[in-house]
Amino acid sequence: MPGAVGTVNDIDAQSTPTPKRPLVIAANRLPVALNDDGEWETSPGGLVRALLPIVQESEGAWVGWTGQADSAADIIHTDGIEMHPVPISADEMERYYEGFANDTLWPLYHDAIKESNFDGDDWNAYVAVNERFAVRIANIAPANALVWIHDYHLQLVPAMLRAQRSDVRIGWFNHIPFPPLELFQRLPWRTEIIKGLLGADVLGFQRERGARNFIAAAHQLVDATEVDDNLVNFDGRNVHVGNFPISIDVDEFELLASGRAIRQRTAQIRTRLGDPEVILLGVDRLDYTKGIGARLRAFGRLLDSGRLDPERHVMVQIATPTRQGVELYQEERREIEQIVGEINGVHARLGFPVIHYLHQMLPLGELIPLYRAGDVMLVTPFRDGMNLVAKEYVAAHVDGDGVLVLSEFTGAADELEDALLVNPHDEHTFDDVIVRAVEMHRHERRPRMEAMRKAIESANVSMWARSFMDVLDT
Ligand code: GDG
Repeated sequence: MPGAVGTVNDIDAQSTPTPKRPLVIAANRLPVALNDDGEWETSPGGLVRALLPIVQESEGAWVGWTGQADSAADIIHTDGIEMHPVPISADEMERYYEGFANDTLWPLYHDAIKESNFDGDDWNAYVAVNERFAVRIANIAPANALVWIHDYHLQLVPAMLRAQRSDVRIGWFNHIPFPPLELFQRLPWRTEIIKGLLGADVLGFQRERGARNFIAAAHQLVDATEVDDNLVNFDGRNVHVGNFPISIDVDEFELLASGRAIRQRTAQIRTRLGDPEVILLGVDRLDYTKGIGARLRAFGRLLDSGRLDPERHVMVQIATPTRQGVELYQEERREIEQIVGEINGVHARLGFPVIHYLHQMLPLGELIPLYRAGDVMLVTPFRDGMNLVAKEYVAAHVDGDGVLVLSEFTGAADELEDALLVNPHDEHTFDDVIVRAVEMHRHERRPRMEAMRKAIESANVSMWARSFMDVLDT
């Protein structure tokens, strides 16, 4: 999109002052968790760390669900800010969250690689929860606040909020892809979603393509007109539609990865794995969009054909538990665990599995040395809004070494051009790319890694947040 509004690369984060208007963040989940003493604590994570200081300095607030069904939690005070819980019942958790958000929108927005479930009762729960969020924001947002709504769970909130509060500026950012019209129009409630989103002042997408897909859908379905690059007119108002590729806290990852304890743990991990020549690594939520099964199958084929050797090449796959109440996720887990069992059954030796598979959420202090130990990182989703794991791997490689194999269907592929790009649907080239990564000489590896490190250092998560805020705060 030429002249895209507010892309991360064209702003200087340091020179952008904190907005004078209070910032209210709304997201499905509040960034808090109960600690062992039964007190709420802020959960870490790059996005939260980037947004918290802006909310604090501007005396804003955060609105979201605690993650617990039927919780009657009152206002939570952590890190000097007010968190406002939106209550969600057990039935709504099933219908709004597991149902409409994760069994209807999630597969549809990821290229419809799984069949969406279109259920009227789930839709009604989605409408009810979105309305509850809008009312809560309308009740607590200070006058003239900036309200930044996150993600596909809350697409109706912009218009619902605008109907109640004309003084606030409303932004929405989509962390996942926005699908092409041909897929989006399958959604029985497509018009309602587009109208809901067009209640915002700024709509942000990870990729230019997502922004273009939205503009095409808005034009086709509700006759919104594109008045300028990134500017759409609907119902007498202009809405900015732009791409804002998200990033990570690069400095934090580099700092953590450089520590002595992490270096020692990295060496220990190598030894534990039997000192193989090459460690191949996958780190994903256990989600069918991430292409974990296809990646494991590729590894298995290469062992079967002898192009990889179980005594020299070992794979580690971390598959973090996620959305375990949704049937498609249970099926995916069964399939992945079957593949791991089959491959280890044929190629492992006693005491030496060829795939080390963990269905666990690791602490960051264990994840970072794993990234560092990974000689070849396999990030091969069928579709992904951005994929932060790819950027974290690059940031963690302070040694300047390592090879990233990256699906061309990720947002990260737009920026990490020096990765080995792959189409995970194409078995033949998938296998060749993995072999190429495993055999790549350091004279090729190091310049590629250096270029990727430069690419991520020029756009960290704070710059991303500021770039969106700059457009919102006008
Ligand atoms: C959505 C979009 C977009 C994973 N396992 C462990 C662990 N993780 C952390 C990673 C990374 C995060 O989870 C995963 O982020 P991704 O970006 O890869 O994927 P989604 O969860 O699908 O995120 C995606 C993102 O939103 C942001 O906009 O990039 O496209 O789908 O940070 O490190 N962290 C720890 N242990 C684990 O075992 N500590």
